[in-house]
Amino acid sequence: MSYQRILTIQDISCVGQCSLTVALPILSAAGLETAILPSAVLSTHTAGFTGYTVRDLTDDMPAIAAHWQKEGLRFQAVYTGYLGSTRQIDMVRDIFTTCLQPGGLRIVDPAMADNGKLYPAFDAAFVQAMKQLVFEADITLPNITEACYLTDTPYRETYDRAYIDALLAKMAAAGAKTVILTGVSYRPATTGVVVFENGAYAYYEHKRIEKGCHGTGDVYASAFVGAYMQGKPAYEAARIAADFTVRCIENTQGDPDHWYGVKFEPVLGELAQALR
Ligand code: PXL
Repeated sequence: MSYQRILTIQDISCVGQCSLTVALPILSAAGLETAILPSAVLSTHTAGFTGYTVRDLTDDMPAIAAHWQKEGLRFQAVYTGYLGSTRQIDMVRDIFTTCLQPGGLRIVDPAMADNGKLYPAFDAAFVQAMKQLVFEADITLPNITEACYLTDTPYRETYDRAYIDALLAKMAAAGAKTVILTGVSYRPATTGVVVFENGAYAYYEHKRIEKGCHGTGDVYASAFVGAYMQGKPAYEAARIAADFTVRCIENTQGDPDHWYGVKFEPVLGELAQALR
């Protein structure tokens, strides 16, 4: 495995197994030196807990990035997840310019929506700002809901290949380069991920586990970034990340107390193994 330094920008939800508490261990298990820029600190994530605290760190971000610049620190990739505000998205776009080494990769998970709805913290202005970030990225990993928001497409619970093709065509027309579209299910027993690169469609189908766990998007995106940065081609990285995510969900099933996240930790060794 090669040794590379990447930066991930997303929130710290102190409890809830999502965003940085998932990305950091997964990227480390993938053998990457992972620098972090926390976008906010929340007591928990916002999907299911109530009364959570939020400390927005937007105002700290420019000084942190300026310090790195002064130290000459540059990253081979910047991977963004859940971001707290439209202003923060603009700062991230600056960080792409100032903190990436020449030819470095911009990887954007537009973590803002699922199941046809935006997460509670977001509005139409946030979606507009996210469009700019996504369409200047090298790789983006939306789920179907997010792709719909990014392309102003009405969300549909049931769909066919033609609907997905049209969604991907709109993403490409808006400027998306490589799109990893997650949660694409054409048959009840399976789901999968579409890798869309240079107009070519490739689908990795795998078993669908009924229990939808919160945080699987973050597990998936982090595992994908780990595999991709270790030199796996996009389709192979998408497959490794999907298999890992399925194993994480299997490991979480059957525990009613664990509704808030994915028990990914006992399976981390399998990811490291897959990347050897
Ligand atoms: O998993 C995405 C995510 C990350 N961070 C926070 C969230 C969510 C999803 O709801 O609330 C704070």
